[in-house]
Amino acid sequence: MYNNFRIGRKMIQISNCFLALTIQPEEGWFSLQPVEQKLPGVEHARLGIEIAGEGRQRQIPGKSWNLAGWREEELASPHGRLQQVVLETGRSHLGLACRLTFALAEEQPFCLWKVRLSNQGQHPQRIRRIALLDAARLVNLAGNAPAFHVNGWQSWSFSATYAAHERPRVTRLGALQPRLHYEPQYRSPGRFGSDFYGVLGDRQQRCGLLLGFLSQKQHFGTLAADLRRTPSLRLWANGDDARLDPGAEIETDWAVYLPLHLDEDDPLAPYLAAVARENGARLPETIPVGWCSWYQYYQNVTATDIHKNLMAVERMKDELPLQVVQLDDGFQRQAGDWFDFSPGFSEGIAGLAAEIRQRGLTPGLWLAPFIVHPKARLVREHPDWLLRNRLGLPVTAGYIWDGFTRALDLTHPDALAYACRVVKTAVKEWGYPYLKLDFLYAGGLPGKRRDPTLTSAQVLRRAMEAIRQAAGEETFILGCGAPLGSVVGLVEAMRIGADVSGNWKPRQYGLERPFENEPGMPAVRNALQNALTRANLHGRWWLNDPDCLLVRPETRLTLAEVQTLATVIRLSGGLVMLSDDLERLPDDRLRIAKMMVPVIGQRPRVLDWFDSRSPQRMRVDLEDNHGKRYLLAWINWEDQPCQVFIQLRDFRLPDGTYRLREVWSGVESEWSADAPFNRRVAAHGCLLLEIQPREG
Ligand code: 9PG
Repeated sequence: MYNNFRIGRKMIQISNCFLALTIQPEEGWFSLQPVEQKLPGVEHARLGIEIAGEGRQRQIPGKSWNLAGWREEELASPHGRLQQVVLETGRSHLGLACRLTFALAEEQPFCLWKVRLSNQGQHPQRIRRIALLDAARLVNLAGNAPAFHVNGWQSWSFSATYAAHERPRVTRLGALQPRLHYEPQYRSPGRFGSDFYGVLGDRQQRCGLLLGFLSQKQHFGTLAADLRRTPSLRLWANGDDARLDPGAEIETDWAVYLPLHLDEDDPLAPYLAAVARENGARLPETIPVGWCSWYQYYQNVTATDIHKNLMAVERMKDELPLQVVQLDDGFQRQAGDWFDFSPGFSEGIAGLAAEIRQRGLTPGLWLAPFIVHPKARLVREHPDWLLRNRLGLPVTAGYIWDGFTRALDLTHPDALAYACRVVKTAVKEWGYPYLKLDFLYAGGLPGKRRDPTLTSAQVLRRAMEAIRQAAGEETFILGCGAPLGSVVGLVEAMRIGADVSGNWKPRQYGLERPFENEPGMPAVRNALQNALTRANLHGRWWLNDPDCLLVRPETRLTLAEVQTLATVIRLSGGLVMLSDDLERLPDDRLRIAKMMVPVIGQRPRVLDWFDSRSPQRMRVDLEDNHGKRYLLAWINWEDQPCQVFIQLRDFRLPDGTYRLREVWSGVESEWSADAPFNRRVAAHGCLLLEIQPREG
């Protein structure tokens, strides 16, 4: 229930049983105070609007909100009944007026707010940033161990929790890399930028606060943290200098503040669930299990390879039941020229889909509808479809497939129609009900578009809505290389990390040294990082895809590394896709693949998600006719073997005696509080324990 709505002489205040919100329009600030005393609050937070060409001016709404009026409103929403305070400001000297909406939901422990700008002047204005929280004083966050959890912009972006002294992991490859962060890119220790949402907390005090957005339909959202002195946070919506014409309006997505206890089982749950509701997340009941061509054949794949593996899938169906057979990159002549097939697929790909379907399996196809290879025919035939910069030069979407790729300007109706036609043809004519749509970030890159009134986030969201419609409701869409917030509600599954590869660390041109710290390049280490740090998104925003399992002995992965990959993929609860030549797998490696099914499906707990850059501990609770069981994983990220002592409380397990089986060695023993478990774990290896409380 809400407490009474109060307005003092100058203050407006509302509260629910979790939070109190105080607004002081004359002085232009608001404060958020959790009812629970120990949780972090925010005091004297300011709003601001930055206009292109006006320097760093932030006068609107500025130090005083120049209130033209305010009202209280009640509204039904996906989050329950919202108690809103709506404030209108007068026009600024630029002719801009703001509407500020603050909201508390009856049963939710967070506060929402948003800003609407309307141009009531004579001239167009270009909006650079809308600050939703600035210059605030953080209260009850006075511990000695501040840390910040960073979420990356898109699937492949490194996501992690950093301590104050740590340096964010960023690429050194510049424009060679696909874009991994929207902005900004801090490189020095203690400063961090996070996309969509982030969490500031204290590792000793065990509490923190999440700030972010509920959706990314209007703007890409950024949260910046500075931990060099007293921790501070800034939250803003990126306006991308999109033009706001006289008479036009733009409103931010809901900003959100959630105070939290770090040691709760699922501390971000209220936020994650709210994002799912806000965007109408799509959660299919069955989790795809299948085979993907990429990490075995790469672009050299041929129809014969697919056929051979399809036969192997069929032959092994009893011991290894795979459902999806997914053709990846390589069937097309060039990314962008989707209707021209490569020599390995001279007959096209409709026949393959039919063949897969005839065997009772689901044909899957990779497409990258928003990115274009520089050598594609499309570049020559439709130069006006390409996204360009201010100088009129095509924007690069990264150095991929041996070329500086281009992006489509999806505000060009013909370019968008083409992307949609590709997707529709794949589903309706070629017969693929499962699509892996890749390099989607290319649709949301900064650039000068044909329609200059839209933000990059608006362009990408609208394009994805059009793609969803073209694919039809029944099609299973796996998003990849996609900004997270932009696709919630539009995809069934989502790649949440970098690519795997046959290497633990990134390696290129036979070299490891220059690339080993690259956070977004293909490598098992990079893929697993996000499989852990984004494990909590699974089953909420979509099904997580932790990327493929490679088990063949011909990679550079040690057996221990293969086991770690298999462990994290299995415990993540998400998609399980194999990417080896199934005809040539030796029995001992096939055995690892078989252990992946049936899939677990459930979302795991990552117990130390806030406590180190790369979390080590996962736990899955299972219950069946035989009672309660737990799967526990402990990962050694180090380049050397280590001796590990683990205790029940490291996994927050109830006291007692457990029967324990080490899945990778088959060794069985007993484990209890008095008998800590200790083992040697290989470099990059892991423990996978299956434990069961002993009765009596
Ligand atoms: C197909 C692949 C696979 C893979 C995707 C995506 O050059 N690059 O920076 C680069 C990054 C990612 C990438 C390929 C190249 O992988 O994640 O599963 O489908 O495309 O090309």
